[in-house]
Amino acid sequence: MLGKFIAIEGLEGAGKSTAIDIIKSKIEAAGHKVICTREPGGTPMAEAIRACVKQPWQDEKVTVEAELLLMYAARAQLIANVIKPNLEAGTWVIADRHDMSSQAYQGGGRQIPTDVMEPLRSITLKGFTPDLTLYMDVEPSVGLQRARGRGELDRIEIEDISFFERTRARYLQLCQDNPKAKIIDTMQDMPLVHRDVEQSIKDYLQYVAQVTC
Ligand code: T5A
Repeated sequence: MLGKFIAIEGLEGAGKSTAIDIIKSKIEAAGHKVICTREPGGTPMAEAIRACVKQPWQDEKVTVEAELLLMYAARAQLIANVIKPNLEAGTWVIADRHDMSSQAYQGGGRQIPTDVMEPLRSITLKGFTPDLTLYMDVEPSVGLQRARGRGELDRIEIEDISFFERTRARYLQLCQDNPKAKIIDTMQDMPLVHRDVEQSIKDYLQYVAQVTC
């Protein structure tokens, strides 16, 4: 692919939105065209799935299987219609969440076994993975408090704290196993978080410049 695919991951209130703004401006300053995506979402059909996934369904229980399948259906639409065509055209793509979210929330939080998830990952991704993942790490209680300050919580955000603790633990484990993932400590003061995000993207831009010359 000509463009690069950068995924930003983390629990609610981890500060992904601000990190994305910083990363986008740095990549543009380096002369690359950039688009941003969000998951679930990013195409008309995937946005409809997002609304479906986030809303409370009153008396109808949303099964973990339905939630899992919807996440991958949305991702399949986004990869085929937006992410891959842009990367092939040389545009860089910054993703607000990608597959690591499903592995952490559905695999870790919802405790869906890896052997159930792997076939879905394989069908949807076909080996496609981010060139760089920045995981914005936050303690669940702190992140949820920040998210609450932003407004009403959605269907997933009202889960028990233990759900987010399992999700965070899986994120940290996935990052440990992935040499293309970096952890940013967002429990620090904002200026320090921003400094670490800037440094990570600066290092990555330098690496890309080196390997392409
Ligand atoms: N999901 C998603 C799955 O379960 N499986 C999947 O496969 C996928 C793709 C998506 C939901 O779907 C789930 C995960 C989610 O529950 P969403 O609305 O996109 O829903 O949820 P989030 O991505 O979590 O959105 P948030 O807005 O909550 O998170 P952000 O973007 O990380 O938070 P941000 O940047 O808006 O910050 C929130 C507030 O905190 C402050 C900010 O100023 C802001 O007010 N803040 C800080 N304050 C102090 N110190 C810091 N270091 C701060 N950083 C941020």
